[in-house]
Amino acid sequence: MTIFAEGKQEQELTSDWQARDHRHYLHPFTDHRELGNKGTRIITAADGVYIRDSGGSEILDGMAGLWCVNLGYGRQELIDAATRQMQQLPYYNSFFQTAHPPVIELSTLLNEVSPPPFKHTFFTGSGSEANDTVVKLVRRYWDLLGMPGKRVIVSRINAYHGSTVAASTLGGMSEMHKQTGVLLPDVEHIEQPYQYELSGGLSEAEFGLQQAGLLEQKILELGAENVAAFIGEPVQGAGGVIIPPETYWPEIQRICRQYEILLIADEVITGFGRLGEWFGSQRLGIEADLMPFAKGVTSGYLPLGGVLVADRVADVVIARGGEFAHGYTYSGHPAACAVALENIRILRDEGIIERVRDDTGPYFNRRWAQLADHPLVGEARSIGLMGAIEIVADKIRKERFPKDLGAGAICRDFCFDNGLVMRAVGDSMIVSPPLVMVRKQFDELVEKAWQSLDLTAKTLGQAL
Ligand code: PXG
Repeated sequence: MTIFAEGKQEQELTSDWQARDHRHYLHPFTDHRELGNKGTRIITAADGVYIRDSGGSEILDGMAGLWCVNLGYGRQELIDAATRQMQQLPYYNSFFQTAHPPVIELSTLLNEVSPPPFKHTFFTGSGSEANDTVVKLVRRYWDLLGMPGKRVIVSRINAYHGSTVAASTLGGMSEMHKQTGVLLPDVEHIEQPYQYELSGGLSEAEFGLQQAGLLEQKILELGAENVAAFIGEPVQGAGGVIIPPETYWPEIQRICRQYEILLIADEVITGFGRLGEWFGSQRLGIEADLMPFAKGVTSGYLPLGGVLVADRVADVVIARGGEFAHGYTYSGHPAACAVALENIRILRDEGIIERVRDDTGPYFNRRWAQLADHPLVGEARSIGLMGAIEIVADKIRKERFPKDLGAGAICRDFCFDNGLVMRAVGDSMIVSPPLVMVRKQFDELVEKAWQSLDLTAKTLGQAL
């Protein structure tokens, strides 16, 4: 896999790449001064569940890229599908009463793998655009039903729904709200079902009902005639893998039905197998009206997103609504659709999602739970192939380290140096491995995480 450039080895090029990266490239969600001092890690190649950096280190990718490389790296079938489609028809739009075979085939296949009410898909280039689309679909739906007053979308603190203005408004990240300035009106946030931080001694079941009840309180406060929809990730991802108690989603569902509010399950991370079902909603018993997706639909090989639209909404907006004034140049991009088709076929024909459900998922859950025995770990939780551990100074009292020590960032850096990608959200460490990871690689993941925690404990011990 060694790649040479201009006859020089990657290692020799690293400092030049880092210098030019610093001079010219604006990274997403990055403090550039800090990065400039440290130097960017340059990733040059990947195969299976490993990435490789320009220093020649092989690193186990515990994050599947950014929650997306579900099939792992180097699947020739996906590369061939993109190549064939680019040769045949690299681009065409579907704005003016046209379409092309890949987008039609993909819409059909998505209907086959999703729950029965989802027969239509609107395509976008990303998850953020999918959530912008959701806002417009929701508003259009209630307008067409003669209830334009139903405008408010209720979301959750610490949710992540993307980075465009609409999607960052829907999300519940306070730093993003501050920097965005003018936010979309008519979006409200309720507290999240984060048991480790917020349960205050309630049982898991009680806490789930209590947090879902916050939606009912919000609806009563605003008046149901003003509330259009509730949006939530089945399991919050970027917020720190927040797994809701089992009582949470059924109660949310009941409330949405009772007050006639659309339910949006943001499946951008949980779609396409991450929880051992095609969609996280199926694992958690959610019957949503809209399901935005992205990431795993192409295993990240090409950018593609979209919204699965249930009949309840499609019958109004598409069948009765005239023109829906919304669309993107890359809605249903042929090459991205061709990759998605092949990706979904492989997930289905190789039984990868069933394997996550019946074998690798439970194995990962057992191994991951063992991290709770580490002195630094307050909780180790996981569901399907999503996991989090809470780094704490005192396990019994659930006491955190002082924020400025950056315990999570220290651990993340040790992981990288130890050959493992594990992401830090504050002092929560999270993973979301490729769905093709095998038992021996989960063992490696957990062993490397443990070693990195040991080193983190040592460093923090010295710092305290
Ligand atoms: N919804 C959810 C649930 C997501 O996780 C988006 C929407 C937006 O998708 P796009 O394709 O527009 O990025 C996401 C994206 C992180 C991280 O730090 C997570 C995401 C994106 C970037 C960083 O964990 N999720």
